[in-house]
Amino acid sequence: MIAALIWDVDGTLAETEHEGHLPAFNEAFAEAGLPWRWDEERYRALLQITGGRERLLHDFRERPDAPADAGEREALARRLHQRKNAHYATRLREGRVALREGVAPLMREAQARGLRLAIATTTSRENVDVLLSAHLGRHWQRQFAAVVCGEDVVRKKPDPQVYLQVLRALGVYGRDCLALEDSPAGVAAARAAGIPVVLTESRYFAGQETPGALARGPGLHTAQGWDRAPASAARDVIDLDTLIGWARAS
Ligand code: XBP
Ligand code: MG
Repeated sequence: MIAALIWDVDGTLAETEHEGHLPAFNEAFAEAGLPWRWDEERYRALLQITGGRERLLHDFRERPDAPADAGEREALARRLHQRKNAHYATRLREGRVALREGVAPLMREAQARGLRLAIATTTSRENVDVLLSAHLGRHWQRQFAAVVCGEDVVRKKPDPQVYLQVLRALGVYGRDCLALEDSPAGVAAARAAGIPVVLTESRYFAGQETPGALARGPGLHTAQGWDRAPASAARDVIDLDTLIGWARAS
C-alpha cells in the first residue's frame, strides 16, 4: 500500500510553464523595456535549468546585451524574477491556468482512501499558493501533509533534497510513497530519494529521454498511450489502483 502521493507542481499539476511562467517572463521583459522575448523553443531549452532566477542568469550568459557586471546581472535577474512572479500570480487569479485533467480526481480518491498528499517543487511557496488557492480554495494547505518548495532547499531538482525533506516531514520511507513528475530532473530527484515515480508528460518535456520512471504516459485523465498496462481496462483513467499495482510490481 502507498502511504502518500507526492506531487510535483509545474507541468504535473498544471501546464504552468506554457500558460503561466513563460508568458509572465515575457511580460516582465517588456515591462522593463527590454527587447528580449523567449519563444517556446528557447524556453524548452532553458527548462533544463531549474529555478526561474537561475534560468534568467543562464540566459544572460548567452546575451551580449545583458549587463557585463556579475552583481548587476544578479540584481537584474532578481528584479525580473520578482516581476515575473507578479505577472504569474495575476494570470492565475484571472483563471488562465487550469489544473491538468485527472489531477483533482486522483487527489480526492487518494484522500478518501486515507493516503496523505504532499508537494515537492522547485518553484516558490508563493507560486504554489496562488495556483492551489485558485483551484482547491484558500485553505488548500490543510489537504497536504507536507509542502516543500524552492526556498526550503539549498539545491534544487535534480538534487533529491526537496524529496528527502518531504519524506522527513511525513516520517515515511521513499519506497512507501509514490511521486508524480513531468520532467527528467524531477524523476531523477525522486529516484535519488528512493521514491518510485510516475511520469505524466507535459508540453515541454514530452518525448525527452527520462530514465527511472515506473511508468510514463500522456496524463492521469487517460489510460491510453501509457507504456504500462493499467490495472483495469474498465476505467479509462489512471486511478489509485493502477498506481498501487505499478508500485507493487516494481
Ligand atoms: C519547475 C521549475 C520552476 C518553474 C518556475 O519546478 O523549474 O523553476 O519553471 O518557477 P517544478 P520559479 O516542476 O519542480 O514544480 O520562477 O519560481 O523558479
Ligand atoms: Mg515539473
